[in-house]
Amino acid sequence: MTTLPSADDLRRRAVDAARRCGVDLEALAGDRSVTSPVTGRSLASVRWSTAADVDGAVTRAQEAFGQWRTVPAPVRGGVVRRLGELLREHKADLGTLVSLEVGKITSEALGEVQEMIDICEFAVGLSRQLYGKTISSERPGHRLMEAWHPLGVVGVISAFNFPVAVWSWNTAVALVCGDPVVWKPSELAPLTAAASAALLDRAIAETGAPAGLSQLLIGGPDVGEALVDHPGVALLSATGSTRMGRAVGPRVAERFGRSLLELGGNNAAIVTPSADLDLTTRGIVFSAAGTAGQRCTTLRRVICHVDVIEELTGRLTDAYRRLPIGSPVAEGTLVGPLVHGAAYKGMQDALDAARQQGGEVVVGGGRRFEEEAPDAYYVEPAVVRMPEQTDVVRRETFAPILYVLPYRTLEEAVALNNGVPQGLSSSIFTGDHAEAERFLAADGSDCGIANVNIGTSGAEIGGAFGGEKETGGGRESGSDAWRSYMRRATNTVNFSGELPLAQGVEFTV
Ligand code: UN1
Repeated sequence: MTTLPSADDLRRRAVDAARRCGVDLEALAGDRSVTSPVTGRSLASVRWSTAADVDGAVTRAQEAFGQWRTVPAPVRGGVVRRLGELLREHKADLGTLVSLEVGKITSEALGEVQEMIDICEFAVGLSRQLYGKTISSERPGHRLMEAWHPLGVVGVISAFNFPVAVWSWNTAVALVCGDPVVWKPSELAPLTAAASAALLDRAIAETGAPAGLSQLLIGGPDVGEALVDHPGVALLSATGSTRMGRAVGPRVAERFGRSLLELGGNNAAIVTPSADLDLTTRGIVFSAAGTAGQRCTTLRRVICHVDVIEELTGRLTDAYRRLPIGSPVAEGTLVGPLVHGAAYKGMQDALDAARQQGGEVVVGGGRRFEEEAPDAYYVEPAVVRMPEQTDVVRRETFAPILYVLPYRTLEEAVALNNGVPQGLSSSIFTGDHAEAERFLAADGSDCGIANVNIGTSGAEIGGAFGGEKETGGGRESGSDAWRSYMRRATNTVNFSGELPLAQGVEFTV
């Protein structure tokens, strides 16, 4: 872990991986440089779409919708099944691109691709389970039922930190629900996006589905805004900062579109005196330092009982000192780089603010490889003891800073867990069953995800993913999240030969 790979080596690897996935690099090329956070140097150059391209993409998707919505859902599942197979075949290629474009360590990059495969499998099963209810009618000889129909074009705006998994959550489910997808990926990860889109295009072509079902728009914020405002986009699914969501939500609502928002998190773990501190330490370190602190589910706050806070802080400090930091594609690395200089500055500003607000940085916070790669931002994940939940703790800083706060009663701990504007993920580490249940109860954690004896990050496909308050309220991927991608029709069918009216109304002429 002493040296970083050369920029040339990374360029070669990226080009090879993208080509194998079917990307036409010549067609993709343009004047926008793609920087690898691994070296801080250019990886490739791509052409950006502009806002003017959005209408064409949405129109093509709408045309595909006209056909796709009449294809039976289990048949629609065939495209997603093929996509899943292709993702399996190209798992290593896509993993390489994720590592090179956003700096994830190999194991986590492969995990992201596995999450894509998992959602494909989930969605294929779902394609035979888009159930509506049959409801007893109050009228004799009547049937009341609900049917779920395809909704329309789904716009997906995704963030750098899960550059492709979040797209796949939306796309696999949207496709079986009968909806085409127009995707504006993070501008930081265009190659990974192009590779994933190429695999989907292949799945579409091989299964004879309409070509317009998948549209990729690599571009900047103007493209995202045009997608948000386009009346042809029935559902806009956006993942990113709360600031972005605050702009997107009202704009989509203004045109009576639907939005699905996955915004900031400020996730906490409560550690009680009965917690197994060995397991707790491992759970915390993965959730807090993994992905260099750049998951929306990253653990940012530990709320620890005063009786075990010294012991836990000591264990965390030891573990943090041993964290292998370096090239994400080198074997053994656990912490790769931050995505760019602005993320590094955000981390330094937050650490300064924490110190001013009474905090003590007990480990980490320094920079690595600065001489060797001045434009790459490798940092030592930091643990900061805070006397209380100050402003900086209540804010989401997208970097590996873990604040450790003391508590005395479980009520106080739950109040601290809930005392932030965000509501994505949360955990309790405890050996006491009653404490765990109190944390999971209606007056316990207010988050969309509440865990016991595991960290806040690393949710699996199957459960609905998302959170409350400033996290935006959206739910994606598992459980019944598919309903957001369909429209519900309530049908009353009269087979009685009479015309009784509901509520006993009489109206006979
Ligand atoms: C995100 O960071 O945007 O639960 C998504 C997790 C991952 C997904 C994170 N399965 O950490």
